[in-house]
Amino acid sequence: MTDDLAGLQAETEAALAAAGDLRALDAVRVATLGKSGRVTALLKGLGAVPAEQRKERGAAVNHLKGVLEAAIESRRVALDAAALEARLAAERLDVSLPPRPFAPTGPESGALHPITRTVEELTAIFGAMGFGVAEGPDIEGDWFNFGALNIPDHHPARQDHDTFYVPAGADGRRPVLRTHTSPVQIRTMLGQEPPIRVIVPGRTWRADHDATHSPMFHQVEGLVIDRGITLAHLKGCLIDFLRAFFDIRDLPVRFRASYFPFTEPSMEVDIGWNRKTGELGKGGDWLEILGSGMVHPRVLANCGIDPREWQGFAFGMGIERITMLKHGIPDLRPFYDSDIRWLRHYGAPVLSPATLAEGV
Ligand code: 2NM
Repeated sequence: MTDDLAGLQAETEAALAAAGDLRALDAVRVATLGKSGRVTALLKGLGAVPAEQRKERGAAVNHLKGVLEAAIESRRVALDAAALEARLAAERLDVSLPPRPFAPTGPESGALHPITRTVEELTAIFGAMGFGVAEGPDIEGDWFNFGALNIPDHHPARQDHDTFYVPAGADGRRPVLRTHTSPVQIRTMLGQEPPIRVIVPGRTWRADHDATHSPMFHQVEGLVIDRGITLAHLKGCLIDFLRAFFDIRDLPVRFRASYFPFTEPSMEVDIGWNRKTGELGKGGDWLEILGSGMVHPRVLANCGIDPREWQGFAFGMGIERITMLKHGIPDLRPFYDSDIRWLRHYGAPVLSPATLAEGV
């Protein structure tokens, strides 16, 4: 190769090594191989080379062109890789947590939300009595939330429930956010043969918002269907549950006649407390805590269960409410604020088992 070609190769390679990014690299490529580039000029100049040297000179210039094209390409690959590396480093997001060799204690430890804790306790207590847990959708059909429960179209209970409606679909039906967990009992009765023993903890929705009502809250309802079930079973089950949950062996419990469209007879259940101090178990005052009753024969029939063969009882209560009473929590609203101080104060240790209180 002649000196001028060797010099051009050396200069170009030095320029390539100095090109720190893709723009600089492209400038080198244009200056070398572009329309007015130095190699292009050499190729154009071949016509002026004397005929006897032209072949050799042409081969040398073309060889240099190939060498420089390869060098440029190789530099491009290196710069591309470096650019990708830089981007990956800049956009790096570490979603992992450092490993925790020991569960932390004290203020650094996590805690279970009081609602979660109450659901665990309910499940343990009713589980020991042979109940399973059932779940269902938050968005329900009108028939599952009302109709099947013997709440007809213009029944006042529909207004009582301050229902959230979802816009109607193409079929004209308006789904609802379930106002209680009872539609899950309906689905359970439709889906399995008696005997049935389930509790249904879950979210419920009503258009209500003040110091003691939240538009989303939690309920637990229960359902027992078997042969020969009576009010005595209902009373025994709920008295045992309330004494276990509140951990008060002689907690006074009172059953008071009431009305629900889905039960007959229906009863409200009160526990003894002291209205002035808030202390449960003594004090001579009564506090309403849950609703219950014998499942209405029409509800059983709506679910394909023959009420002459099967009877049952059902009950329902608010999870926030029993949680507030058990732990002396004065206000409903912080349940949903995610304030870490409140969660630390009222939260339950994660690794402690839900206690099965005495009596169960
Ligand atoms: C309550 C009170 C009384 C109840 C009834 C039913 C069903 F599906 F079996 F008919 N589920 N839940 C019921 C009965 C709920 O909550 C205050």
